[in-house]
Amino acid sequence: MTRILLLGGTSEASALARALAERGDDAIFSYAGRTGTPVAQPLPTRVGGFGGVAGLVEYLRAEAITHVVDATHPFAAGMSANAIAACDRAEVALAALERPAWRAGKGDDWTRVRDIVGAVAALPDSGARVFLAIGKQHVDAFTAKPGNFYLLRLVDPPETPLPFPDCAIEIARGPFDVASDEALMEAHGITHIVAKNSGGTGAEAKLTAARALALPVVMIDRPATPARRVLNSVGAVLDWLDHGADRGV
Ligand code: 3Y8
Ligand code: NAP
Repeated sequence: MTRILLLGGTSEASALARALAERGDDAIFSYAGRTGTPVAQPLPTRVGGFGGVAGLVEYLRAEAITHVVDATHPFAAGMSANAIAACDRAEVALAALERPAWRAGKGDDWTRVRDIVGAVAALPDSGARVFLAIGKQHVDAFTAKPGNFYLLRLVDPPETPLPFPDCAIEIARGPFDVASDEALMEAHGITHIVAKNSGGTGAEAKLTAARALALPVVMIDRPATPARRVLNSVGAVLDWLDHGADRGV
C-alpha cells in the first residue's frame, strides 16, 4: 500500500500536492515551519523538523511511509541530505522533485559565486544599493559591508531590527511578477541584485527585471547534494510512484 511523505516548501511541491490530492493518494505534506502562516495544502500537513536523521527514520517507520518525495528547495541542503540518509536506513524509496538551475541568457550580467560569503565579496565595499532577494536566514553576512544600502524581501516581518544602518524591507511571499519587481527595484534605485540559483518560476521575475534594467546580478550557485534519484516534473513523480519505485538511486 503506497503511503507518501512529501517534503514541501516550493511551488513544485504545491503542484505535486494538488496532483496527489486529486488522485486520492495517501500522502502527507511536510513544512519545516519556517514561516508564520505557510500556504495551506490539499493534503494532511505536518509542520516542523523531524529531529535529524534519527527522527526522520522513526517518523517513516511510525507512519509506515513507503515513498518519500523530496520537493524541498535546492538550498534546503540539510533536509535533502537527511532524507537520503533516513530513506537508506529505513529502506524507503526516495526521489527528489527538482527544477533545473537558471542559466544566464543574452543581456544578463551575472557574477556567479559559490556561497553567501562569496556574494558579499562580490559587492562593492560601499555606495551600492543592493536588492537582497535571498530571504532572512543568511542576511547577517552582509553586515560586513555596512556602507551599502540593502533592500530585503522577507516572507514575514522580522522579529528584531535589521543589523544594517541603511536598509528597507519588503514583506512579500512569492511567486513574484516582472512588472512589480522592476517597479520595486526602480523605486529603491537598486544597483545590484543578490539571488540564489533556486530555479523555477516563482523567483525568476527579479532576473527578468534585472535584465530589463541592465542591472548586475550576484548569483549564488546551489550547494552540492549527495546522489539520489532526481525527477524534473510532477508527471515523472506520478509515473515513479505508479510503476514500482525501487530503492535504487
Ligand atoms: C516555508 C511556504 C508555493 C511555494 C512558494 C519557489 C517559489 C515563492 C521564491 C525573492 C526570493 C527565498 C525564500 C523564496 C521563494 C517560492 C515558494 C519560494 C525566495 C515559502 C514557504 C516557506 C518558505 C521558506 C523561505 C526561506 C527563504 C526562502 C523566501 C509558505 C514562501 C528567498 C529563497 O523568513 C524566512 O525564514 C524564510 C525562509 C527558507 C530563504 C531563506 O534562507 O531565508 N523560502 N518560503 C517552508 C517551510 O516552512 O517548510 O510560507 O507558504 C515557499 C516559497 N518560497 O507553494 O507557491 O518555489 O521557489 N523563498 C530563494 O529562492 O532565494 C524569495 O524574494 O525573490
Ligand atoms: P534546511 O536548512 O535544509 O533544513 C534544516 C532543517 O529544517 C532540517 O534538517 C529539518 O529539521 C527542517 N526541515 C527543512 N525542510 C523541512 C520540511 N519540508 N519538513 C520538515 N522539516 C524540514 O532547510 P531550509 O533551507 O531552512 O528550508 C526550510 C523550508 O523552506 C523547506 O521546506 C524548503 O523547501 C523551504 N524553502 C527554502 C528555501 C531556501 O532558500 N533555503 C527557499 C524556498 C523554500 P530536522 O533536522 O529537525 O528534521
